Amino acid sequence: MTYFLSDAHLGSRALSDAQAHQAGLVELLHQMRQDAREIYILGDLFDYWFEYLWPDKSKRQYSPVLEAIRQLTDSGIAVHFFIGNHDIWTFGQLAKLTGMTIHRHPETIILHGKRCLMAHGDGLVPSDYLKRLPKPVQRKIRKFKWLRALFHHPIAQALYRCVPPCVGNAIGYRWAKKSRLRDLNHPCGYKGEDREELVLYAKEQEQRGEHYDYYIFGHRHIELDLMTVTQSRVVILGDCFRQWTYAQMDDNGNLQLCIHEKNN
Ligand SMILES: [Mn+2]
Repeated sequence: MTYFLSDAHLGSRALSDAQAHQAGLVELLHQMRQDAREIYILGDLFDYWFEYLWPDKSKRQYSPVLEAIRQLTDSGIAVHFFIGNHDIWTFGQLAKLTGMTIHRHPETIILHGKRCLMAHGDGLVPSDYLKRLPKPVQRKIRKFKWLRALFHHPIAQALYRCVPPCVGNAIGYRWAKKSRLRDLNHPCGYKGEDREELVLYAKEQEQRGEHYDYYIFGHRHIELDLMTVTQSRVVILGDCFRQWTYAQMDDNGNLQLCIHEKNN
C-alpha cells in the first residue's frame, strides 16, 4: 500500500495538547507500517521547523514522530517528504534524523502505473486566474507569493540560520499559531471547481497536454476527490490536524481517502 498524508502541523501553539496530537500521528504511522511500501508526507508536518546553525533543544519535542519515521525507513519503507510552507527550512538535518527523501518542488511520480503530480500546494496559482480576481484578493495572493519568495530565498535563509533558536522559534511559532488560528476561526472551505486554485492548476496542466492520473496535494485542509473532464483526479488530503484524513493507494493504483480513527 502507498500512503499519503499532510498538514499535521505538529507543535502548533494553537493545540491544547501538542503531545497527545503528536501521539495520534505516531499511531497512524505505526498503523501504516503494517502494509506500507511507501509513504508520502505532503508538507506542513511541523507547524514550524527551522534548522539553525546552533543546537536547538526545542527539536526534542518531536522525538516520538522522528523516531517513528526512522523506524519506517529502517524497515525498508520509503518515506518521502515534500516541504510545506511551514517547514521549508530543512537543510539536511531532517533527512539525517529520519531517513526521509526531501522534495522541494512539485514532482511527477509514477505509482502502480499511474502518473501522479504531487506537491504541498502552496503558491500554485495559475497566473491567468490571478488576473481575473478582484483587486483586494490579487493583493492578498501577491503578498503571500512575495513572502513565499522571501522564505525560500537562500540569502534570507542563511541569515536567519544565524539567529539564536530561542529568538527564531519565538517568532516562528507565533507566526504559525496566528495562521493556524485564522484557519480555525475562519475556515475557507472548498471554493468550487472554478475558484479552487489547486483544481485550476490541475486543469491548466491538462490543457497544456500534461496528463496526470492523479494530482495529490495538501495545504488547503479540505478533503477533495474530484474527477476532471480529462479523467484526472484532483485529490486534496484534508489534514492530520483536526480532520485526521489521509489517502491510500493499492497495488492496482486505486486511491481512496480515509479517516484515521484514533485510539486515544
Ligand atoms: Mn500549508
